[in-house]
Amino acid sequence: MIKEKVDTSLTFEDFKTEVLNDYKIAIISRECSLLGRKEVLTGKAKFGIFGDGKEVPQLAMAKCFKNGDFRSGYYRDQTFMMAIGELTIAQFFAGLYGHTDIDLEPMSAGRQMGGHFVTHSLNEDGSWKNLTQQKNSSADISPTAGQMPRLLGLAQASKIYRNVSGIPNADQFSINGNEIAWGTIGNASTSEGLFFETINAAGVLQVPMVMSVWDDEYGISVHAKHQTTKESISEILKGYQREEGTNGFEILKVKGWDYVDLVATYEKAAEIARENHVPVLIHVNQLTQPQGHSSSGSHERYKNAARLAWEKEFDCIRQMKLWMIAINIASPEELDAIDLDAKKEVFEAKKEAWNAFINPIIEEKNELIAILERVSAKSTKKDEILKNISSLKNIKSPLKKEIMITARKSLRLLIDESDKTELSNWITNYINKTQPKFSSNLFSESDKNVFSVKEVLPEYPHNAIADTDGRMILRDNFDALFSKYPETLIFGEDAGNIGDVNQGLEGMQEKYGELRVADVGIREASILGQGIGMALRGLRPIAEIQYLDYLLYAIQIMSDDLATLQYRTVGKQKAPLIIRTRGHRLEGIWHSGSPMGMIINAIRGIHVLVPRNMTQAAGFYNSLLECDEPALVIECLNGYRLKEKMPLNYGEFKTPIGVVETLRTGTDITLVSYGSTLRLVEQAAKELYEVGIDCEIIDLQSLLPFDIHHDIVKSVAKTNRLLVIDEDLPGGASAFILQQILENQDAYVHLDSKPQTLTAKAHRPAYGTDGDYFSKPSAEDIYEKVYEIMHEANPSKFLSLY
Ligand SMILES: Cc1ncc(C[n+]2csc(CCOP(=O)(O)OP(=O)(O)O)c2C)c(N)n1
Ligand SMILES: [Mg+2]
Repeated sequence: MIKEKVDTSLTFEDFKTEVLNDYKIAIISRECSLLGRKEVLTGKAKFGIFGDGKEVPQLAMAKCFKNGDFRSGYYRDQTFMMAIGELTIAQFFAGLYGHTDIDLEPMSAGRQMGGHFVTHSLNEDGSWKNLTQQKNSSADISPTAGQMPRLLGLAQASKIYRNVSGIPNADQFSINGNEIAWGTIGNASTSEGLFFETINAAGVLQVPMVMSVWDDEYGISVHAKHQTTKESISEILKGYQREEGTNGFEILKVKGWDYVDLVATYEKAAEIARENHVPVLIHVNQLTQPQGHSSSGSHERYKNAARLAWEKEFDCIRQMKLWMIAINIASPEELDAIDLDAKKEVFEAKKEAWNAFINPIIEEKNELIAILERVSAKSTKKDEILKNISSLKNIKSPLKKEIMITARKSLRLLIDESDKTELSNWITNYINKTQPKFSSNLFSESDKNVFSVKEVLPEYPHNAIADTDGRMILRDNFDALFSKYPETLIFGEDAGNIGDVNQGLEGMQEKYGELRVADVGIREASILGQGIGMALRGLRPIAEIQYLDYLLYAIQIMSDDLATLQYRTVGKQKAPLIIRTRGHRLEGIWHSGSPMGMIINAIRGIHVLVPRNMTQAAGFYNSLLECDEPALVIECLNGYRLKEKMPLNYGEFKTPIGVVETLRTGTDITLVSYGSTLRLVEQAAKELYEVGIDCEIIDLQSLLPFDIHHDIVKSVAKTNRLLVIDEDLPGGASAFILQQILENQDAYVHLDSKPQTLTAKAHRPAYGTDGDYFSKPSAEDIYEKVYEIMHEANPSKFLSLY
């Protein structure tokens, strides 16, 4: 009976073997959790968050998870990762210890705390592996529900691959769009807006997503009654249930300790999603947390005796065991033997992982001790150095930090001694060797990073004049790109039918179809996630955020997910997503913002490009599609109707990234700016020239990366004066720009006047033309600020203005 429910093609022996194998994985995973907590309590690991109490449903999910599929989940999924063969016991512990060797700690080489899972999508050189031949997990992040937006894109990619033809190398990423994106989330995290936003979008888009909610009734200490209306996510999502003739979800509910029902439920879910591209939500309830939420704190503080007793009884592994005994899959003795075996295996692998982690550090410690002993023999500070040696020797399980502290403090003692090179060299080498383990891969280190792009200038017909609306240049360039790269697609509010709010995509949907040029709901965070997910599966999405002001809805996911992706996977995953938006100057508080300081500080790991016109913007898109990195491109809102020359080589001309452009040469002062403000700077410079002040104007073009050739300092060396003009608030992006010029480029040595910034007011820009004039830097402000600087330098030549 039960056998039939699980799989009719199996013999009882096969079935038994499979169940026993599952059981063993569950026991191994549980033992990892139990010992993992001990490792934290004894100080060998810093923090632990484990999957105990969630083992059995994850076995069921793993059975239906096929090659090519993707997971986007959270920190409870260790059993699943073990069951699909992507996490060994030793790797589990290596993660807990923070081992920095990617071969031994493949989840993040110690950058993320344990419980944050990932598989490797990229080869050593940054090129794609064949993702259809492996089981895939996108890289976890800690912010609750942060896995949701990208889940949408991972699922949508299947739909694109199934329905869009001509995508190069499609078979590396998909087989006819048959891949499911599997989401997991805790019950409490479904309270987040990102969850609801994504669920709604998946219902609209009809994508192959299977969403599991692991419901243990708690979110740390907070009970479901404070989290979820009616205390049941499946209950309140009932309106999403698909019906005859509607879109929507299939919603299933199953007890988390019922192995048989779980297996059947997951099989059903997979079939619906994989074949029909219908999203499925599985509410897995009655789960437990045997050890509480994490290694910090204990659940006895907030669960009453009845709940704790229920959790003991309905522990999913216990229930699985009882069922196995009841239907004679195994005797209690046989199961005890498996338990014992599994425990031994975990114990041994843990030891192996610890030795692999600590032994190289002990070697480093001994290396340093040997050097210090040699140094001390010749030093006048012998006693103090010996004291340092003895404290270090006393540390049985040293950290790299402790080694460094000892070395660096000892070096200070040798300040006035001649024989310190061995120690100082050792420290330098140690830092050079160790720092990259913590700091590499913020950006792509492949040969397709943004620095690989060679500039290609726009070509113009002879005698071309600036008579074309900027938006038409963008449109015709997008046209060239969509036909050149079939893997490119764009989506955003109003991006489809009307071709975006400024008609930069006019006619594109008609030409390239609704899947490649798409309208989407008003949901910036999941638009962004859609892009991340699709980019993770080899497509080249352009996610459009209608206005820069609304990027804030998406900035969390840009910051936490996209910007950290290459870093947190040590370059093992990439999502070369282009984010297109428009901003800086239009009308009023929520259509004129330019919070560039906030943005560049939130998204290190994503390039930030600020073209002053649409030819440059188009050139950036052309460059970015040749690279493997994510970038934000901010078009000037007031530039779509300004006239530019029409280039001939659409899709081909390329704006270099990280390179500034000198728009005007001059000798008296260097004016640095970007975007819409440049038009005012140019106007002011013209007027200043009439009174004998000759300005040099530099367009930054990209804020990140920043002036990679250090051209600004060359200008300052000539003019000896510097003014940064920016429409962000005081101390916003202008502070970053000054820091780069003064500190990284050492421009201070050339300055004859105080380096200054001219920015918008600290408040949001007020409405209308006057609101703009009195909120943001105007041409007159720029004129007067420059004049003031020149007046101070030469008061007899430049008389006081006021
Ligand atoms: C945005 C955000 N807020 C708060 C936290 C801290 N936090 C981590 S887990 C958690 C509770 C999650 O509970 P649930 O979703 O039910 O998952 P469970 O741990 O119970 O499996 C909280 C509040 C976080 N990681 N991210
Ligand atoms: Mg919970």
